[in-house]
Amino acid sequence: MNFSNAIVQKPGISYSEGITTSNLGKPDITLALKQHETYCRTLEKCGLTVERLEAAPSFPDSVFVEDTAIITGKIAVIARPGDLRRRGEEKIIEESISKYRSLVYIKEPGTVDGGDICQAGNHFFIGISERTNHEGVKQLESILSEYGYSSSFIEVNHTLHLKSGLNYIGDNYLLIHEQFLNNPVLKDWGKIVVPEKEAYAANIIRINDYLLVAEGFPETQSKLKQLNIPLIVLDMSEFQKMDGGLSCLSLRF
Ligand code: CIR
Repeated sequence: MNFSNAIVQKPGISYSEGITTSNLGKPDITLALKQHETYCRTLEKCGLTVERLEAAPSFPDSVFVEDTAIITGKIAVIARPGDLRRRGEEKIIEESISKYRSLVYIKEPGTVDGGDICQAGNHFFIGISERTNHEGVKQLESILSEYGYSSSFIEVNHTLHLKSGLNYIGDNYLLIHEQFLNNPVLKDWGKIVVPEKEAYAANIIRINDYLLVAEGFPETQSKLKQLNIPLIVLDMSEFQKMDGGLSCLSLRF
């Protein structure tokens, strides 16, 4: 996955009022800001130019910018968040993305969260979840095929988004939560499996020569080490509390 740019948005003062199912307690905003800054510097270390958007306190979840768009090499698709509390975040990001790509839009009644879309080379896995509906998938598939990309869809039942449980490592390998192990859509792909007890570790990001992984998941980490891709381990505690992972914090392209 060769990227040169990223867009991020700082967590705002209202961050702890965002949506969560985690039961891990309220996030500490000071620590979240520190972890966010470390994350941004890590993206820079991986070779990306990082555009940092100011916080948007009226949208507590807006730090999770990944959900607002799908940026491919050829086009950017502005998403339509499936949870009404997040509807409008996509408008904030639009201007920044329009500097790099032409924009197309997911339209009503379609809903798509970027966290449900996983690009693996020229193929896109699209999750159907509580946030991304069939109509959204239909629209997205049609846009992607117009630009020469293939896609397949996957039902997401055990996690918030597809990418909470399935991510592309590179070289036709996926890191998957065990819920996806026997999914026929994945039969031709190499798989490294994350056990339920380390479920959060399934969200990783491959950026150029590096693999970014969350701290605290030894079994997954030792499996990934065998790939001989340099790992960068980041403390994600304050984002995990709000159901967010490594991929959610940036748009990479
Ligand atoms: C939400 O529930 O929408 C946020 N609290 C977490 C979003 C995480 N985003 C992602 O997985 N792409």
